[in-house]
Amino acid sequence: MKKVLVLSGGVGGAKLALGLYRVLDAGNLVVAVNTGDDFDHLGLRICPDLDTTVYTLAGVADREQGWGRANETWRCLDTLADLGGAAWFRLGDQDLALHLLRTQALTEGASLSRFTEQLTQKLGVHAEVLPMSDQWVSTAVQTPEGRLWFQEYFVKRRCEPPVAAIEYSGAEQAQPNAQLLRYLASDDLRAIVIAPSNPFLSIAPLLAMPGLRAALQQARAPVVAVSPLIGNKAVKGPTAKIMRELNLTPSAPSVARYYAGLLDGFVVDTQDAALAAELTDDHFFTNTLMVTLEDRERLAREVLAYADRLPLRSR
Ligand code: FO1
Repeated sequence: MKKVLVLSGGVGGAKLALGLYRVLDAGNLVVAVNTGDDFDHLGLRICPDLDTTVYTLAGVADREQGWGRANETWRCLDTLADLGGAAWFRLGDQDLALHLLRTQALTEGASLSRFTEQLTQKLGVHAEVLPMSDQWVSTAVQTPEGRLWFQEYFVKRRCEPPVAAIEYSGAEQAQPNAQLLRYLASDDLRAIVIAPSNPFLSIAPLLAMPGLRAALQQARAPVVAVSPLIGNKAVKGPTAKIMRELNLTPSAPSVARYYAGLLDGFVVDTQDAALAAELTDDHFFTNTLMVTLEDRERLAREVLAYADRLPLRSR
């Protein structure tokens, strides 16, 4: 059976990835994950979107906040704060174990891909989770306060400073994940799904790697994106706010235009049906809000059925 490749960021993308994971046969899901949010903090390498994806697929994620682990304790962070350490980025006790191990592995020369593969195996995840690259790509945001690295903007400053521009430092030179490029060049993919993650912060770092954008354009499988906006609002996070700040209308058609030249199909929420005339590419309306596990599975089935109806591309 062919595999389904998902391009994803963190919390929002992981919801759809989980739906696909549950409706596909074991081993048929590949998730290529944004690493532009990764950073070094307290001497540890933190990879939030990768960890959110792996924890979600393993069933150990905190359901409420979407990131970190369920039943977490915060003794280390509380002690760190008492001692005057930087506690603005909340690292739980269980989560810290992963950051310690990954930092050690990377320091000893392992690649992020290899470490992530071992992690998924240890957590019993029967899907491939691929960091978009083993090289550094760092998302930074230009604001009136100056240039902020992603987590400074997102967590420390709670996405408050207006965004003038977004940079994907290192993306031009970064080599995309080799296994991801192999999949894109093969006949082994049934569909390529761009998850309803923030297009500018979570998907753009992947597309900013020239090799990955070209490989996507040349792939045979249909590329389908799921709009992250419902009724011109993001379910969670700053997508609509950032679009306004970048002088874009926050709407599904604007997202489709941002992905111009990449999409064969676009999945849009039924609440946005009135915008159909503005959608030039093939599109499909359905309920895209994922609250329950059943929502995730239903949307996953519908996205797959829609992608299966689209023709294979001849390129
Ligand atoms: N998000 C927050 O809003 N506050 C936090 O303190 C925080 C800590 C954190 C720790 C580990 C991890 O894997 C993710 C964490 N996140 C936190 C989420 C993360 O900053 C963002 O959701 C993603 O980078 C955006 O996709």
